[in-house]
Parts: sequence; C-alpha cells; structure tokens
Amino acid sequence: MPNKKSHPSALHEKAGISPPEMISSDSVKNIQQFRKLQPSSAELVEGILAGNITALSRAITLVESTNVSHLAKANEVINACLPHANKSVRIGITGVPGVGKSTFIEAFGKYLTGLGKKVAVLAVDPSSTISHGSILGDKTRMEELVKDKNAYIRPSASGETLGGVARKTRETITLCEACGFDTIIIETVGVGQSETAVHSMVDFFLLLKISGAGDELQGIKRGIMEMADAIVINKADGDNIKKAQFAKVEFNRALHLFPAKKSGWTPTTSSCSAITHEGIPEVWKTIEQFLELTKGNNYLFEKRKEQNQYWMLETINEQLKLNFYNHVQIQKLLDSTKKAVQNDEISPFAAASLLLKTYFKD
Ligand SMILES: Nc1nc2c(ncn2[C@@H]2O[C@H](COP(=O)(O)OP(=O)(O)OP(=O)(O)O)[C@@H](O)[C@H]2O)c(=O)[nH]1
Ligand SMILES: [Mg+2]
Repeated sequence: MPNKKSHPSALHEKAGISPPEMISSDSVKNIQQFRKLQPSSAELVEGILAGNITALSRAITLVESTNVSHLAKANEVINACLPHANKSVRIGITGVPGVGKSTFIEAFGKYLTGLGKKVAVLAVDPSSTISHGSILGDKTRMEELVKDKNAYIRPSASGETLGGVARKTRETITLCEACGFDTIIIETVGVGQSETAVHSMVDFFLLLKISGAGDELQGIKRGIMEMADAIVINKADGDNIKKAQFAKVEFNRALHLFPAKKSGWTPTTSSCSAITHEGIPEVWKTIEQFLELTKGNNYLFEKRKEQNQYWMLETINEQLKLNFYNHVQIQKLLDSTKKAVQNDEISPFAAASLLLKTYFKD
C-alpha cells in the first residue's frame, strides 16, 4: 500500500492550503494612502488661498461632482473662498465654431500673462455635455498657454443641463479668483442659450466675428449683438485685412442702432489676427477703458450683485425642476400623462396641474 504521506494527492489532502487573503495588504495600503490624499475642505481652502493649482483642480472636481455627498463639502469650500474672490476681471468670449475663439484666447492669454497677469480660462460648452469635453481639442489650440505657469485652463464641466453646467462654471470662477487669478476668460460657443448664461457671469462680453461676403449682419442673433461690449473681427490678416475693415464699419453702424447701455459704455468694434497678434493689445486696452468707466460709475459692482441674485434664482429653478422630474410618483405618471395629452384625453394645463398636485402632496 503506497504511503499517503509520500504521495500527496488532491483526495488525501492533509496539510491543507491556507485560503488566499481576501484583501491584499498592498491594496489596503493603497486605499489608505488614497483616503489620506483626499484633503478635507479646510485643507483644500488653505491650498487654494496659497495659490496651489492641485488644490484648485481638486476643488473644481468636487464642485462639478454629481455625487450628492460631495455637495456639502463643495459648498463649504466655496463659502470659505468667497471673501477672497471677486477681485478679478471676468471676460466672456463668444462666437460661432471656427471663428477662432481658442486661437484668440491663446494669443490674448499669452499677452496678458506677459503683462504679469494670472489668467484662468474656463468654458461653458453645451456640446460637451453630450460629447464630454470637446474642449480637449482646445488644449492643443492653446499649446503655449497650457505651458504657461501663470495660466490655468479648465475644460467645460459635463452635465445634464446647460443651467447645471453654467452654475458649476460660475462657482469655479470663485475658486479661481480665491486662488489668485486676476483675469478670468470664459469661452462659449454661440449655440443655444449658453451666451446668456455666460453673459450673466462676466463683466465684459466680447463677440468674435469674421468678415464674410459683405452680409455681415446676416444670421447674427439680435440678442447677442445687444449683449456685446465689443465686437472683434478676427482673422484680419493676409487677404482678409480689407474685408475686416469693411465689416468693422458695418458692425459699428449696426451697434449704433441699439439703445444706450445701462453701463454707460458704448460698444466698440475692432479687428485683430489671433495668428499675427495684430490688434490683440488693443482689445485689452478697450477692456481697461471699460473697467475704468464702470468702476467709476459703480456699474461693475452693481451688476455683480445683480448677477449673484440671478444665480441664486437660477439654482433654485434648476433644483426644483430636477427634484420634480426625479420624484418617484411623477416618474410613474409622466409618460402616461404625456400620452393622454397627445390623445386629447386631457388638456395640457389640466395635466400639468394634476402632476403638480401629485408632486406637492408628498
Ligand atoms: N488666418 C487666420 N486663421 C485663424 C485665426 N484665428 C484662428 N484661425 C484658424 O481658424 C481655425 C479655427 O480656429 P479655432 O481657434 O479652433 O476656432 P474656435 O472658434 O475655437 O472653434 P470651436 O472651438 O470649434 O468653436 C483654425 O484653423 C485656426 O488656425 C486668425 O486670426 N487668422
Ligand atoms: Mg475652440
């Protein structure tokens, strides 16, 4: 009979094998390390106020988080940063795709850091809420600015709604200002309602255009013209210089048809080339003149106060809507009620009031 000991087999296991550790000690160490790396809100604030970019980026990620448990911490950080914010100039830049916004911001941003300014570039990009960060391409358009230690570029937050994305950008402005950035540039694509949102968070609104075939005013939304503090015709280089001059005259004429602005500022038109940098310093000069005027007549500060109220109301609207559509009973009833409305079984108003009643009952 063979000796069991000298011929171990699976059927006659004696010594046994200790089961593998359920959790590897390496992973535990990593997780502990990671937890330690998650700074408290006080640590984040301390970092931001010291001008630490890593702390700033982390705080922005926190603000952008859709995780409800992050909300309280994000609010703590923002509230602590608030007394240190508000000291920058906020510039909104809009224009249709391809007009040269990113190239312009690269040239303009470099010019400003050359003057010793600290520039933060943010974006409200409704398309990125679908494609999750189309501005990534922008970072390659802003090659020089990305490398500049006095510049900070943050791609657009992604989110469910434009309102939500814009609100996060508004909060990000506060964080950037507390971190010492004195010039905030917010880029937006001229689609949807994003210009209105950006206009509601900046001091100066710049519309970038290119010269066309003489029909400059075609297809331009009246509302955008009305919001603009300056129209800058980009790509005024090479064969385009003459056309840009014509466009400037035409825009100038059109701007004079609008009623005077509350700020007391008369919108300007100019041309530039984001490639040759011709006309870029003049854009900054215009903004300086605007600031001098609106600080002098107090408009700048009054407008910021109004904007703060706007964002409070916007946030309430946004949260109420979200809450309504996420309500369990509403989710159950919404589709069938929509169908009933479609089939003329109930009027849209009666249906709305029925759903609202259901919502407010709980
Ligand atoms: N000649 C000339 N070309 C320019 C100028 N500015 C931008 N471009 C070119 O125009 C194209 C579009 O420029 P972008 O800066 O990507 O335009 P954008 O407005 O940011 O575009 P989206 O991000 O798609 O909305 C690029 O090929 C640029 O090189 C300029 O001043 N002169
Ligand atoms: Mg761009």
